[in-house]
Amino acid sequence: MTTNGGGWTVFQRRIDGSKDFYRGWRDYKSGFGDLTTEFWLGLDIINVLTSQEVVELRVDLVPTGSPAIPAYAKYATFRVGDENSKYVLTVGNYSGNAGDSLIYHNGMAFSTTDRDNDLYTVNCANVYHGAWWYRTCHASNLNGHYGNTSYGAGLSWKSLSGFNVSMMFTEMKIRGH
Ligand SMILES: [Ca+2]
Repeated sequence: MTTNGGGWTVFQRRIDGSKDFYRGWRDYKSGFGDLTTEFWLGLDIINVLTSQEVVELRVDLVPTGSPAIPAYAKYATFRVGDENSKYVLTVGNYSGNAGDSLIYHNGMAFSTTDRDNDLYTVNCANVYHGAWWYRTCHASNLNGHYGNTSYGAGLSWKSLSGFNVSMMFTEMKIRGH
């Protein structure tokens, strides 16, 4: 909670693969995991937090590899819609050194293994073992399968390390600005 001046609310963390992120709509809506290790805070809460005030998003990443160099992406614009909108993503105004692998998902609905809201012929959540604002399918997949180096199935951030590297650490967080 102290990164870059503090005041951040973390809503996603992957750190050791201890929690299963291949889950359905209900779990992504309400949240799951353990705040001290790995968790997803919940789309309903993220919707409220990004609707009450203007917030920025920060994504911290550490790719698996040697050396494992930390990188980040910041977005001055970030909102997640309510359930009626299928938690549509609004994101923009990137800065950082990880590259922008979220803008591809701007305007997309959220999809899970049991809710196909993407634009692909089949369910991207099943193909890439995750849950995300998939299009056809992704440029990032931070709820993917921890440690999986198969094409796009791990914790990908395309602009930093392509589709065959899975992050050993991810954190997504917001704060008002
Ligand atoms: Ca589909």
